[in-house]
Amino acid sequence: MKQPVRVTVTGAAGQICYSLLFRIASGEMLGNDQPVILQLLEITPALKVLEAVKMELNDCAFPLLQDVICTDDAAVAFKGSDYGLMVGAKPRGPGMERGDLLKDNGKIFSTLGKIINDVANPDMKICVVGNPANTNAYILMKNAPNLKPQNITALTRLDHNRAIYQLAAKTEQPMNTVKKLTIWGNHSTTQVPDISHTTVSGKAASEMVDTAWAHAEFMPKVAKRGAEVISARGSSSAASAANGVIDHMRSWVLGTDEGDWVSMAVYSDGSYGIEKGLIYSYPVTCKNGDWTIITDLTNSDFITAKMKESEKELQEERDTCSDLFA
Ligand code: NAX
Repeated sequence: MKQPVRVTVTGAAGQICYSLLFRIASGEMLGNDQPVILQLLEITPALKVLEAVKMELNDCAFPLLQDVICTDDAAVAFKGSDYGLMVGAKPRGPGMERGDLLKDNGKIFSTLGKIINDVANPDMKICVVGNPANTNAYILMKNAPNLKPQNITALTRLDHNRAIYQLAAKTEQPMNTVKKLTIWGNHSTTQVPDISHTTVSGKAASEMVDTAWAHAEFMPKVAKRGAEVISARGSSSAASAANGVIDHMRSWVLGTDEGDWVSMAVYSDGSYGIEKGLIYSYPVTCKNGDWTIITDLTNSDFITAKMKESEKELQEERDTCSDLFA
């Protein structure tokens, strides 16, 4: 039996975590031979609900779940942590500007970054989910210099999976035949869902759907899918977001499939002319716990221009929060 690993999850009494925690504990994220200790962080008023989540986790009798720690103290939640799933954030309230949300949630991530820097395992791998996810990851990275910047990532796998579904539905092919799809950029409506290099059942997607559909229907449908779910459900995507986190971490830790890649928002190395150091979504493969950006794709002028727009948005978000990092 492997040694247990410590998985910290923030916002653990919220919607996404109500799906996420049970799947981590069942072994879907890190493998069914990997015992886990869940270290769950919430704000003080949510601790009672968190205790109920713990009761339900225990009542599942998951063989891999070794312990569940519930706390409102981040130093306890991140102590010795190997994996961090940063879900906890404030939702956007009525009349709140995007800039206000950036600042409020940015503060959470600067505070947690400093604590992680002091108490977590320096090899800790982090996936930021709370919005604005890429910029929150950037703020966390700047406040946690003991961690490798490559170990701080943000979630665009939900967008990637949404895009797979749209393309599979359009081409009437099974979901698992869609390969090499990319989400570039920010997890926002400036994201660039790109099927230029995608294959479906072994055929180029570009031969199966026309460019007008890809640009005018597919791209906005994927980029605005979150809003579509909110308007139907009354709250934001939860189970599918949790599924995206499971997929993101599983690919990162256990590796991607041969002949395919996934989308992850990662530390930019300057590939494709994107500013180095931004947390930008790229196509990546993963092996032995490391990700590698696919660097040899040739992009059309249309996709390149969209990628630059998303980069500009990330630069602006970062500049809005510049007081939160040195
Ligand atoms: P909920 O409001 O249900 O849960 C958030 C939880 O975070 C609450 O229980 C709250 O008490 C807790 N929290 C707030 N501040 C905290 C802090 N400082 N420390 C610890 N916990 C704290 O939201 P939920 O639906 O779970 O969504 C969580 C976040 O995911 C939101 O920011 C949401 O916008 C974001 N999303 C990101 C997605 C992505 O693909 N990157 C997609 C889904 C989702 O929209």
